[in-house]
Amino acid sequence: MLLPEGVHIDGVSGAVTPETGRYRKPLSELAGIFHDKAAYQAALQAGDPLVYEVVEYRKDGGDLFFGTTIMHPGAIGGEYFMTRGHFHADRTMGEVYYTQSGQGVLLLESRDGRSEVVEMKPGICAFIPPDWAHRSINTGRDKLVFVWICNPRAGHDYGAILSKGMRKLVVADGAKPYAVVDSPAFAGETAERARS
Ligand code: PAN
Ligand code: ZN
Repeated sequence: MLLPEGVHIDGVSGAVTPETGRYRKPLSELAGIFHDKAAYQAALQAGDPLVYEVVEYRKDGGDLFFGTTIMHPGAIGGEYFMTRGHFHADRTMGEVYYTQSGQGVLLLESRDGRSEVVEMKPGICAFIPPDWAHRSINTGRDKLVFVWICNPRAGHDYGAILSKGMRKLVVADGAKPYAVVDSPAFAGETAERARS
């Protein structure tokens, strides 16, 4: 029988107590996700910074699990540090992201190519509907810490986003905290759609 439990989540550090697992994503494990390949190589040579960490609380047989993602601040070629981004393998399962500290953007993309942005800041609980790809991006100077909650059977499908990226990039933009711009990788398709 599964027993109830209170889990402490530190909203600033992202620590989960007790935790059942974690992983780290240094820049070297994020090949291909940043648009500027030369800037990516230069940043790697300068020291392979930690981009994000994921800490989880999971119980065998549970229909929910949760944890935190701790995103460090930084940018590669003007593009802010981001997660890989994924669809769920089970297309019927969505997710919730509740931001605890920092500032960021949740970039979402539907299967048919519609882009949406949800601001991430303390107090915002983002609803991620089923079958929307989701990527979080730290646009601030501090850590971005958020709690995620989903079904452990949702799974991750990284392939589609890894192969071409998402249709929008989130970049530094002078006076504004960030700008959302079209990804050059989709330039041909956008022009084609405009013509048809
Ligand atoms: C999150 C993400 C986490 C890391 O737990 O997996 O923020 O992002 P990537 O998996 O895209 O690298 C989640 O959305 N789980 O479903
Ligand atoms: Zn997810």
